[in-house]
Amino acid sequence: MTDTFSFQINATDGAARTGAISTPRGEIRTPAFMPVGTAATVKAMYPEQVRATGADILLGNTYHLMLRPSAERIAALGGLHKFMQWDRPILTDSGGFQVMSLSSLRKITEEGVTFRSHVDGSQHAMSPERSIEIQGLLGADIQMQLDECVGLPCEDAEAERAMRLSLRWAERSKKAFELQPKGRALFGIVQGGAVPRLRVESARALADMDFPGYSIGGLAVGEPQAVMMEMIETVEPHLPQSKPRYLMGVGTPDDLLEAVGRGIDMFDCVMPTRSGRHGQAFTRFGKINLKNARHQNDPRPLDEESDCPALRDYSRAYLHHLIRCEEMLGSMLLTWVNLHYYQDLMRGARAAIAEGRYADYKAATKEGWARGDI
Ligand code: PRF
Repeated sequence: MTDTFSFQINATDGAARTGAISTPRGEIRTPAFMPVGTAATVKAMYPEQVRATGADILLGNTYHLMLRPSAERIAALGGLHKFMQWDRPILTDSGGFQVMSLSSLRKITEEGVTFRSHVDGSQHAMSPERSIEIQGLLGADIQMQLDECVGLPCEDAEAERAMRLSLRWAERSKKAFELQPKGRALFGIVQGGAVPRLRVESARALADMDFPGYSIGGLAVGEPQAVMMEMIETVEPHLPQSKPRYLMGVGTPDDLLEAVGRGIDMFDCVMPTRSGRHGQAFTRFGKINLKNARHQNDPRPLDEESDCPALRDYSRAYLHHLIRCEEMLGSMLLTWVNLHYYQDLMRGARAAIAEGRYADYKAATKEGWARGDI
């Protein structure tokens, strides 16, 4: 165990890298997928079960936790790790993105953002300094600067304004972060819409500020996958090779494979957890929607060869029944299936990069999805 934050690359294959982030709370093997634990829980999963799928780190949300139960209450109870019974690393998002997507009466100024809670309508303000203070009270190991993410498509001038504001907020976040204990890390966030010139400027300015890691924000917000990949390729050469890169809020298994091949080290997304609760399973045979009536008499498990009980032991007919009845066990089993799959995908990517066969791994994985299972 180490008392500092560091990143080591063990092997590369083209632009893809595999390695590990070391933190005082343990190691994060990269490429890494971080399950989303918005409200101090990965919905429908026990923490030890999330760990058993292979997760090294979880994501938590400043916005939700500041509203309920509040950062001060979690701090008084010993911090987020203790509160939710997860003693490994936690990354928190800064809140700006969630404010824009969930709250009402939002107003952005140079100072920060004011908004009304989606829970009870109460009025709140968040500055870059307050976001960092909250993430510190939670005890997050990896913290995010406050930023402004614009949806796509978007006018260039609007993307430029939000990108420049985010750069000024990066400076203020960095200053506020200096008050925190050693061993934690603050990441800067690249913005700039779908405009290559703005993306390059954002990446370079953040690299000059010398963060221990870099996030790429403002993607998976309405643009086609090709545009997202073009933006990653645009930004990648301008980020320090020796620091981790985190693609925020992405994505589908296909997005992950494509982004790993372009040099991304970390991901988070609600897709495996949220879509699991809605009956969608991600497997090596592709996506399977258990709500579909074609499963109602099917005695086969999702994958009889899997070592995951959720895939191996329960029939498709039973999963179909649970989801149709909105039974809690349906959400639990399909969340388990999906987190298991996302971690499997990353495990396979790490091994393939280490052995210099990432292109083959990517192609073989996609073939499996295309072939299906019937
Ligand atoms: N900024 C922050 N969090 C985010 C995003 C962003 O741009 C995204 C965009 N996909 C997801 N989560 N702070």
